[in-house]
Amino acid sequence: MTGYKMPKGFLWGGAVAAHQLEGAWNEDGKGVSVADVMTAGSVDKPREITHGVKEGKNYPNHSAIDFYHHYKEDIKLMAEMGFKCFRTSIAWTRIFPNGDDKEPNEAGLKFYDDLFAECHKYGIEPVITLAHFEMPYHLVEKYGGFTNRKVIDFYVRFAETCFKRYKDSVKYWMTFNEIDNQADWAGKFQTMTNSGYFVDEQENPEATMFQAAHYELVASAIAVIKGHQINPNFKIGCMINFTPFYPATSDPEDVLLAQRVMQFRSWFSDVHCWGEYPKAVEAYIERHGYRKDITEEDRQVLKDGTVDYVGFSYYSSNNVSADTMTIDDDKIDIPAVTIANKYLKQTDWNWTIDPKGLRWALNFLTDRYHKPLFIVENGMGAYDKVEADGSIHDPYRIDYLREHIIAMERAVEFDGVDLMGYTPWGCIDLVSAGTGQMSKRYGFIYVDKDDDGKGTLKRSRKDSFYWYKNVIASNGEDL
Ligand code: P53
Repeated sequence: MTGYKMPKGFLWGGAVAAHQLEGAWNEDGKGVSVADVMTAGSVDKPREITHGVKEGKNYPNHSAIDFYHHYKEDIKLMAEMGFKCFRTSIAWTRIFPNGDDKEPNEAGLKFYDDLFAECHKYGIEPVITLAHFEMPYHLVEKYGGFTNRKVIDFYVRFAETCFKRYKDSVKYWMTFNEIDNQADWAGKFQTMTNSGYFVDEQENPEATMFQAAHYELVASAIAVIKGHQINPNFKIGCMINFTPFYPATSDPEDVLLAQRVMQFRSWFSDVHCWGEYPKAVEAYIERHGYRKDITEEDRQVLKDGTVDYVGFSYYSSNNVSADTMTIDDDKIDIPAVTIANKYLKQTDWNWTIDPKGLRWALNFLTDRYHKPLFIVENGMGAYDKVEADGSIHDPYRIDYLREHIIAMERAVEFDGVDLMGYTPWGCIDLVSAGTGQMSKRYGFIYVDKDDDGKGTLKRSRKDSFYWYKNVIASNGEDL
């Protein structure tokens, strides 16, 4: 017992995203999404992003864990753990298969009616991300994704359709998942999943990113404005991948560089929360002549469409060193300055484990935004072993989550952080976004499927299932 409890009404639950678990990629009128053109990779082999679906390639999201046909069984298991909420996304291509369709696909809308009804049956509140790495691939091919201002309208049509349809069944929304990933503007995966373009086809990838992200922020703000008109009780948040970047030493060059990196990861949520660009980023964009298209109307929309809360994922922290690049180089290349932190251990996928960083994150975001926070992802990918009797012992997962929950409880108890809820990532095993593997597991619920797509899809409870059930039942006291 820690002696701490979370506030009454705290939203304990778990998080997933449509493309990583639903499968049924071409059923009931669903179109091809950017996740459907990504092959399986591994810890040292990046996923290939193909121009359309190609014969003979392994696309793990196509069938995933077939939640589309198993959702009743899966929601029942989440209810057994005592979930108060369940975070998932609405696959954009189930609703608008091509993205530019005039009318939505009724079968897709109906699926989410049924899913949300199933959640409410158990008193589970859906928490919904609108765009979680799931842009219709047609928008990539025909319009260049968010490099094109027109795509704002397609996104808004999708958002508005969902807000209207689910206005009485969903209260908590997020507009774009981990919009700040594209701060790594040279990343193939980051730019495709966030903005829907092939980075190696861009003349100046950094400039492209600033323009595309601007259009997304405008699209998000319009969605927030419209959402509040449709139902004033909606809580609409942003969603960022929050990673503290520490200075590698107390050398002021490292300290300045770490500050710079934090500015260039935080500006996405700054615009979401403040309705304006922060000074250092605005100055950088101006100096380099990036993001040429920003109108007075855009600036007003950003002001009017600020978010109600800050949703964020927290997995790890990073460390930056000015050995190879200082702020006077006037370049933003975050991967190039990131080095290992000798004080911290890493997972099998080289993600640094830093529970104290979560307390730092909660304080940083509270100081910066003065808004309620929601930890909508946290967890550690790990290999699991099924014992002869079918049990799965995962003390490493329990240890990771326990330490992070302690950090979270201290931030709430001692630092006054206003926290809405906690939804660990991949509460049921699913396809990894970064690698496309099934074997990188996060779940409390095990799913029998391997990296080659073989398995019975049978669900079973890991040790962590029973542990998390107790955590929720004790409102965070029994860890
Ligand atoms: P996987 C990179 C860094 C931090 C979070 O990631 C990230 C990524 C993208 O890989 O994504 C979020 O599956 C994302 C989820 C994703 C989860 O973290 O690569 O919102 O879709 O599955 C974990 O281990």
